[in-house]
Amino acid sequence: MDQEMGRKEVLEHFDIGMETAGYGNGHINDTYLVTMPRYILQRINTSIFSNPDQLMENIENVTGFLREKIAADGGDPDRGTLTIVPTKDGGRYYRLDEANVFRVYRFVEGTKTIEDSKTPGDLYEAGAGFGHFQKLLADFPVEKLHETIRDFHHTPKRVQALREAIREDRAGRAESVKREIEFALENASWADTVVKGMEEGRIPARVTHNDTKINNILFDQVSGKAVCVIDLDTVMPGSMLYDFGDALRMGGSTGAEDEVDLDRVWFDVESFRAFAKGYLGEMREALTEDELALLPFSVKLMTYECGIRFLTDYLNGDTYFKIHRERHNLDRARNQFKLVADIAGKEEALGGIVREACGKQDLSGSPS
Ligand code: ADP
Ligand code: GN1
Ligand code: MG
Repeated sequence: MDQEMGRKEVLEHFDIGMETAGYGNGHINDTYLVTMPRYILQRINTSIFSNPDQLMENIENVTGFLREKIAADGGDPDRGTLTIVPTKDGGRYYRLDEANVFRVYRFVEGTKTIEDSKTPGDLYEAGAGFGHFQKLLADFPVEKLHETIRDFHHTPKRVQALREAIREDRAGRAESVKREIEFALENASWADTVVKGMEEGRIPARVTHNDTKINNILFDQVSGKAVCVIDLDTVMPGSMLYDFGDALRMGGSTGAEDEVDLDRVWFDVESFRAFAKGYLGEMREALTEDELALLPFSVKLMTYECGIRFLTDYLNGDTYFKIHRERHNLDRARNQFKLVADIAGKEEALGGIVREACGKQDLSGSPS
């Protein structure tokens, strides 16, 4: 079916406007702005999120929980969290056909997303926003959450998937990316640090967002303050290290995630300082010594994990992440690996910043 016709048919099932335009820069879902009044219409990527019932149940439970907390703190729940707009017959989403599942959120007005150029002030706010989100969800009943993507941040399994992609070489590209493969496999030795820590009970499971890109947070257009954490598809039990590291993966880079001029891609220590200050302002008291000690490492780990995911997708013929040009996933992988190498040389300095932010001389965690 013609995509626009399909969207019109979908919109008839919601009590909202009928005009749409493409919106946002996400890699996964198809996002549209519904105008007058404004709503967000999203086609859920069902090849990645195969169970929309469980997915939307998670989001309803999490946003409902946040709504109450925000109201109790005297905040505005309509801005502080997403609001699902039900279909006319009360559903959480509308299924047009097998592959086309749509949901609608209220548009959070007066906000902006930040893609690539961000200031230390933005990063402080992002840290405070993601930290606050985690703090509010600290007593969310974890057992209610469905695992929307199994083993999402199980880095060793991501390495395994890369090894499989190399072996299968479905797109015939392995030979041309030998250097990247070598880098990925050479660094695989520390990939299990967080997973092992969780299995051994040293790192606690918390409710985590799991996709803390800077463009997954809405900032107030006027004050620049973090307003609302969005893209809640992957809220699941996990380690806070996933969220901290993943946010700085993009937030701490001097370049865009797909910048091809690698001389412009570095990890910026001051961005780390700003984000860590914002995040720890909310979460310091809740974190264990092990978690604190692993904060710098988590940035390297999550950047590595994302890099190998991009490389795997390139080897598989670009079946997961949306691409906008040939070799886009390879460009992204190279970019992430450049950052991994740079972060590795700065881990000690980053540790100093964490200690300073916590007012501690020593953190006695056991990083790797
Ligand atoms: P994806 O999973 O594809 O990344 P997102 O849920 O992050 O999809 O949405 C993509 C973009 O759409 C966001 O980065 C943001 O700019 C915008 N967006 C999403 N939901 C809202 C909302 N409720 N209000 C305002 N903007 C939104
Ligand atoms: C995807 O959906 P989006 O664009 O916020 C991906 C993240 C990656 C990110 C890389 C569900 O995030 O895990 O880190 O791209 N989301 C999913 O930019 O796989
Ligand atoms: Mg997103």
